[in-house]
Amino acid sequence: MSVSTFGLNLTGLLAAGDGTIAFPAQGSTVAPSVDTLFYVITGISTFFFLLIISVMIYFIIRYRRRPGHEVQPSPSHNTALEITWSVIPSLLLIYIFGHGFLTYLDMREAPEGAYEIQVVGRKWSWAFQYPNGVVQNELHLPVDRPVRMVMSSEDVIHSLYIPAFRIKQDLVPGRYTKTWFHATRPGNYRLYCAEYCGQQHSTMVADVVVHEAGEFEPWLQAEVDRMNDLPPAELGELLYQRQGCVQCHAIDSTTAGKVGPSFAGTFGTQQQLANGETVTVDENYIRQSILEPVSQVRAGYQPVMPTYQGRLKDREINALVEFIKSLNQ
Ligand code: HEC
Ligand SMILES: [Cu+2]
Repeated sequence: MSVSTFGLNLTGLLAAGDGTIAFPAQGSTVAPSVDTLFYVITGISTFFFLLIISVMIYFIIRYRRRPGHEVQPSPSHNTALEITWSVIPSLLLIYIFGHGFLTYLDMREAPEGAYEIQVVGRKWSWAFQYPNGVVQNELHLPVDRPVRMVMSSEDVIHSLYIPAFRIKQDLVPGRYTKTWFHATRPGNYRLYCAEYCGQQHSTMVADVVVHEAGEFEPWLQAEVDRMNDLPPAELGELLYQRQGCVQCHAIDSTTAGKVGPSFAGTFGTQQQLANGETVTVDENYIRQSILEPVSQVRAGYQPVMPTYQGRLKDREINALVEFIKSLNQ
């Protein structure tokens, strides 16, 4: 869409690559409206800035004190001028409010029948869950269909931000927040966490894939089939990636930069807990660590692991156990 403000085609003027200097390419139905408002406000601000500064400079020169020009009493007021400078800015403000408010209302409430995706944010990854149970770290979307996101956080406040869709919404622990959008162009986009959420906040990014018409459903079906067919250890590896364990646990001997212990070669070993007890890393210990992480904190580590109670099915916990076991070979 091209935006015309005061006769200037600003979108064209600022065009940089696929988007503009100010914005990435428009990927959703609300994007044109958001951009228009931004350009209109920037245009109005620039216009009045230039107007006021030029008049000021002109007056400084024109009315400077010099011989032969004595101080004059100023006329008390000028009704026509005062009405003009009150009415015009008021109309502009009403327009800005109206445009912003209507767009905001549009962005708040998803239309009936929107496709629903559950989003979980946690330090420091995203999990997108589809109605059929598939969980992914990438956000896959159908084109030309409204999508509602029901979002929650497992630890601190995160914020889901997709610049191309012009949406940003906080995820707050202990409650659900919602946002929605309607993707208009197939392609790849980026999703960021826009709320500083700790050490690896800057890695809390995800890819967004908007599928071509008719390609989303087959993709989703293929994903279910794939997850159902995997042998346990491989499913475990997939879950390790997708459930965010990868952010905190290494699977080789290095633990550099990770806040949790490495899984490599731990199965069957004895470990010291923060409360002084010693435990054997077996199936029960791993299961317990996943469901109630704070009940058995490893000595030397912070109790920062979120619980996966209610998030993982038994089959998935078993798969993770098998995966950790397989790292011993
Ligand atoms: C936010 C970081 C974080 C995430 C995400 C995370 N963990 Fe942890 N995990 C930790 C920390 C820190 C510890 C050590 C402290 C403790 O025992 O609670 C730990 C401990 C463990 C232990 C005990 C390991 C041992 O050697 O004692 C297991 C098993 C485990 N996590 C499994 C998982 C699995 C499986 C996932 C994904 C489903 C996961 N964790 C996700 C941070 C994390
Ligand atoms: Cu975050």
